[in-house]
Amino acid sequence: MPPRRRAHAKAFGRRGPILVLVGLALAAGGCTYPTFGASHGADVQGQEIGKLYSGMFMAGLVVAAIVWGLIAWSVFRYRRKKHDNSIPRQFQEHIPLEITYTILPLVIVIIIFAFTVITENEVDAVSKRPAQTVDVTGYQWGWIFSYQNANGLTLRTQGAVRSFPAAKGYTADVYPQLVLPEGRPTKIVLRSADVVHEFYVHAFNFGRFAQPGVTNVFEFTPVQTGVFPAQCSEYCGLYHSEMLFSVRVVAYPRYESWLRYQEHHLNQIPKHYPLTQR
Ligand SMILES: [Cu+2]
Repeated sequence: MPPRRRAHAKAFGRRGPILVLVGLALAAGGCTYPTFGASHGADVQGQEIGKLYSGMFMAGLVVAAIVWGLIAWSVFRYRRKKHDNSIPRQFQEHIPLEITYTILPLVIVIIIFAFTVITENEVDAVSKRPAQTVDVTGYQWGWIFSYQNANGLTLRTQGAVRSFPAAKGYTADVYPQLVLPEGRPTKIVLRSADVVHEFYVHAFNFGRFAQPGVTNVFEFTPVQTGVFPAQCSEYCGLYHSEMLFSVRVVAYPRYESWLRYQEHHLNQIPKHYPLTQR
């Protein structure tokens, strides 16, 4: 190797790992961390998923940097030169190296698996006494949100797609909105009235199927007030793209007064009322 190139290679060899470490330290030590397209999480569960996703992505980037770096290094360092047909030194059966590249990925996978199980258990946990239970039903094409209040009444909000002509008879002419109290756990009981839909809220890093014949139960504990866009994310027919909704998180006292107000302004249906959406 010519001396100048060797010096360059040496300089990169010294700086490369430092640059990676500085990048990671910036990412970890800053007030925020890169989400790589996910959300930081507007609820407790979404924050956990966001951290797991970001951690896995960064671990993947480190592995990719090492793999791509080594590939690029061997491609450029040992490229075929003009008038030089010699083959570089060949290595095989390097047992310590083979053990290392078998054990190391295994350790990485075990660590990722452990963090995934811990996070999933946290995200899937449902408290015994949630502040509120909301029945969510997906149907072609819209969402129904039913709240059970302290008096045993079911308050139903419903919105249908705007461009769907048959939707004219529905109670709302806007996309439906799920209202949640901030800082309290709300249990969601998710069902489908017809085909497979998916209840997806980007700000919560959360999506779950609404499957016919299956009831999915989960919980949200919002940590941030605001209105968050949400949608069906499983293709379910002609107006799938219109199956939009939003999640509105309000402070708990406001939520309580909102719920009281709804008693007088929403469809009130007894608990045993069979849901007929169409
Ligand atoms: Cu859909």
